[in-house]
Amino acid sequence: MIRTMYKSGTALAAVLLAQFVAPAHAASGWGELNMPVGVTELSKKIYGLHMMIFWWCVAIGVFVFGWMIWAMVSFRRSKGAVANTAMLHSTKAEIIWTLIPVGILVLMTVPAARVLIDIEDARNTELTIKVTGYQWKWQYEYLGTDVGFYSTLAHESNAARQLQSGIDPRSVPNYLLDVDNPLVVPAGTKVRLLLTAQDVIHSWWVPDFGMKKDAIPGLVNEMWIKVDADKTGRYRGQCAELCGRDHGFMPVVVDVMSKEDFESWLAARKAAQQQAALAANRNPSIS
Ligand SMILES: [Cu+2]
Repeated sequence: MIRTMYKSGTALAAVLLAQFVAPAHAASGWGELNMPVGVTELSKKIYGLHMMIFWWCVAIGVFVFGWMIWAMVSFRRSKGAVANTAMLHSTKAEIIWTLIPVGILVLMTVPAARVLIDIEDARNTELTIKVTGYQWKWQYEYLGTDVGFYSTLAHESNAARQLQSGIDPRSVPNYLLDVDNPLVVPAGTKVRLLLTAQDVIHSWWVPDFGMKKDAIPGLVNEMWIKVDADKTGRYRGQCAELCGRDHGFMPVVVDVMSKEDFESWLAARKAAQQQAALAANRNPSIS
């Protein structure tokens, strides 16, 4: 009986572990328990560090609990074990069990510091976008160009979320995760984001990019992303700082395009904004 339990327990643990380390693109099931590998240079480094420390912890856990369980089973009273009441203190043991964990922690800081230094290294970026958080929307400005726009919750989601709207949220695709104007960035390019806010603290977060950073009024925070050249597509995130009543209604949507597509998108956007400005000048009543 115990043997079967032990066997099925081991099998269960093996299944759980296998699921836990399954690739993040397995979009359902236990694979979701782990953090996503992501699509940027940094997200992969962060994931690698996370998995490395995870396996170190597994090894430490197996060693400590294995030793503990072995000692409990081997030296149980029914087997005639007698407590050693003479040993009240051992300086040697204390030195050993202090030095080993300290050594492990020091070893862990080396790879962790390397990743941290990479995260902070926003040199040689090719494009800078200023991101401003508002209650409750985002503003994106492509510095050095005239392109800038607000990104607010998509109309369909906004209509469905109203009290007694009569709209079933399940009928809205990407409910509360869609915006009217997504941020557009080129793939394979080191893009710097300058984050700030106009009212309260917000936090810009796209899990697939591996980065989350606070947008704080009166302060400019910096982060950088470099999406793999072959990972074009749409990525989603949310404001990750409780920022008031509609905190849950200011999602982040990023369209990652190839460099060529991005250039033509930027040119089209520029032309459209210039035209809008001209039209507004011609007819000042439109604003
Ligand atoms: Cu917010």
